[in-house]
Amino acid sequence: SKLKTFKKIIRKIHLQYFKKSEVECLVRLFHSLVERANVRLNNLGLDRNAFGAILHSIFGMTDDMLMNRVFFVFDKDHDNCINVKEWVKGLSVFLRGTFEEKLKFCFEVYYLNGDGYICREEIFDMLKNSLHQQSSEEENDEGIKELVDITLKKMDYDNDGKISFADFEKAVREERLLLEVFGPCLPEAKVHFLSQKSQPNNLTH
Ligand SMILES: [Ca+2]
Ligand SMILES: [Ca+2]
Repeated sequence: SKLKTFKKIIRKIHLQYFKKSEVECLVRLFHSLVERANVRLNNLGLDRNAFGAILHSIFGMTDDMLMNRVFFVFDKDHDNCINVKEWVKGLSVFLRGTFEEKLKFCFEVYYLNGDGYICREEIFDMLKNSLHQQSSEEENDEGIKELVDITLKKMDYDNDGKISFADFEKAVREERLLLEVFGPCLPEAKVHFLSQKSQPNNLTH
């Protein structure tokens, strides 16, 4: 059934991103990680802790809040477990995603309360979290509130006090750096675990 799953994955989605050998590599990696994680899910997938450990060790992510959010975005069927299909699909955005896919991914990581907007409180929490990771000094809340106002001024084009996907897209198209404005969630290019022999020649990002 592993073979069947694998074939389905190839057929359905990922031929446009990965060579067959690369998907095989990702699927093998998945199964070895699942085994190593020794999770209580009958080896069907990775739970939040196991996935977080992988984001940390393979992708160098250190921010727990963001790693949790990335987990929820990977977990498309919301069963609190990353299966092999979710794994390959999620990694395809990390490793080979188009600009539009990365845009969508980051927005999903950042909003996540389900209403489709990044609201003022979420901006505050994420900026506070991400500034706290970057400096040893404790930012005070007043300073962060000021940053929230500046962010909204720059990104909230329709002035409704929250950032919609349309706001986000417009802002990022004007300034690429805003893609990860609320914290790094796209490890992309730092990752070299795909086999060297199958070096892609169409690596655009
Ligand atoms: Ca799942
Ligand atoms: Ca808005």
